[in-house]
Amino acid sequence: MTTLFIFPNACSFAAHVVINELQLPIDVEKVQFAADSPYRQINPTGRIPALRLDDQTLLTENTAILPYLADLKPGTPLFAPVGSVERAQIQGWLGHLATEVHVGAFRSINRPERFSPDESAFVGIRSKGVQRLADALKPLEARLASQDYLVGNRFTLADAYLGVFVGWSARVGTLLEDFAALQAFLARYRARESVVRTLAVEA
Ligand SMILES: N[C@@H](CCC(=O)N[C@@H](CS)C(=O)NCC(=O)O)C(=O)O
Repeated sequence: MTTLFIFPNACSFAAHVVINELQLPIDVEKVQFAADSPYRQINPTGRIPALRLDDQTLLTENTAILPYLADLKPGTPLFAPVGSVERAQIQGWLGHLATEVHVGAFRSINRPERFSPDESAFVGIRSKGVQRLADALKPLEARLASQDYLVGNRFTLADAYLGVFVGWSARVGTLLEDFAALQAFLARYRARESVVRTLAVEA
């Protein structure tokens, strides 16, 4: 049996949404992050998401796992044909979200201790993270000002992943007040059946 390893409301949420979108027969298992968690025997980095295939191969990284899941249902509107411009655009947004938004901004906001051992530096690291987040959200806001979804006017892998970070952004002070299109996107995302089901399981 294929298994997706997750932590509730973490970045693994996107893969869980895609599993529900595509109704894939994949087990979803919550893990603990602690250094002595048994999950470390499965994935020594302790990071989620990770997807363990039937033959025990372990896939990591959202940018690999989301396309892999979509390719289990060839022709799904969540992705696009090999060689198409839309496929490259979807992958472009996945890259932007994984690098500029997640690691480039949220890592400083959520894990300042990874950037300095000096606790007095944390406020500055977090505030730089918020600035970087605002910058990284701008191209997403610009795109969604004129269309409901990032690529091709339909819900794709890029939107499944975006929803995670817009949800987190809604908890960063009043940041989202400057991003009306992203606020509207979040309402659409949370109303989606696959997202409602995922939230219910992860809550
Ligand atoms: N680049 C990885 C990042 C994975 C990642 O950092 N996940 C976080 C949760 S959102 C995690 O596992 N945190 C636990 C830790 O850092 O110890 C991806 O996109 O899959």
